[in-house]
Parts: sequence; structure tokens; C-alpha cells
Amino acid sequence: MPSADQDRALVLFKFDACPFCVCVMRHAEELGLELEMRDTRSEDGARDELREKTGGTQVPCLFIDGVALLESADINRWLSEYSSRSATS
Ligand SMILES: N[C@@H](CCC(=O)N[C@@H](CS)C(=O)NCC(=O)O)C(=O)O
Repeated sequence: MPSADQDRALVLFKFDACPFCVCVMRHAEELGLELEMRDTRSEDGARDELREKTGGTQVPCLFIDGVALLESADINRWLSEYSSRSATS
């Protein structure tokens, strides 16, 4: 997993009716982080792309420099660390 101590390209695969996704999106917003989003329900090809990259369709899935991180609690923990590190650099 890429470390949270430097700028990373972040892409969140999500859909809006998913409560775990909403939790991650809210947390990112609270931290002032803007994430590129891919919606696996409303966006053509996003779900297939997620399946190709992870072997499944579970969301939320955060890609950190292209590396997939699943599980909302783990994503939120990584984002908190990323936010605090980038604020001090
Ligand atoms: N433990 C996971 C649960 C995530 C989860 O259950 N996501 C659902 C949507 S709410 C999902 O991806 N279902 C499979 C699918 O939609 O293909 C987390 O906290 O992120």
C-alpha cells in the first residue's frame, strides 16, 4: 500500500446508495480532500473496470496511485493519515 506521506493520485469507486461509500465521501469532505470519483452504478464501464482491477465489484474502493484499498474503515483511516501528513508538508 502506498504510504500516506506524499501526494498521491486518488480515485474512489463508489455508488451513492451505498452507505459505506457515503461514509467515506463524508469523511473525505470533512478532511477537505477532493477525490476523483467513479460511480459504478451510473457511469458506463466503471463497474467492469473495477472488476477487472480487483476481481470483484465491492465498493467503496479507493485507488491510491493505482493500488486498490477496500473496506471503508481502512480507507477512512488511510485518508485521515494522508490528510494530516499532507497538511504538514
Ligand atoms: N465492509 C465493507 C462493506 C462494503 C459493502 O458491503 N459494499 C456493498 C455496497 S453497500 C457492495 O460493494 N456490494 C457489492 C456490489 O454492489 O457489487 C466496507 O465497510 O467497505
